[in-house]
Amino acid sequence: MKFLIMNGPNLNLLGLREPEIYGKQDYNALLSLCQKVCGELGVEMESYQSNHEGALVDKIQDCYQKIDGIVLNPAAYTHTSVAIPDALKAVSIPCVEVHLSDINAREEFRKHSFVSPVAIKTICGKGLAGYEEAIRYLYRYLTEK
Ligand code: CA2
Repeated sequence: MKFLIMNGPNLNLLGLREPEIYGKQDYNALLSLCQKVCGELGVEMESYQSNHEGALVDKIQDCYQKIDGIVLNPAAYTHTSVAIPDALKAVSIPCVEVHLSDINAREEFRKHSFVSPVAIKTICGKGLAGYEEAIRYLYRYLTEK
């Protein structure tokens, strides 16, 4: 089984500012945690981060018949992109949407996600632990179905 951990714009800069919203840990810590959890489950992991919507869409398309599940934090594209959920629907790969912060408790424009309707679950406001929960949820979803 193979999972893709996919992150959208600016998440590569995690830990550099706004620690009160996104936490103190950096992007490498995020990847290490995901690698540890996937390793425990015997799941192969790939990661991908991009600041470009089209690159994220291309990567989702590349997952077709190669990746079993996607953990996705679309970052700002959560609130603007139709192409990302369309690509997820097209490849039909189960996706868990993750947000470090609680997008429902912030500015109005963050409350709407275009990705949530195509995700099997949305986890927000749990910081890095949300990624661990997402991986475990995806694993259970794929092994218990
Ligand atoms: O809470 C989340 O995980 C978000 O997806 C993060 C996005 C934001 O646009 C979404 O509304 C919620 C922003 C990621 C910005 O990443 C930063 C990296 C370094 C320093 C500050 C922010």
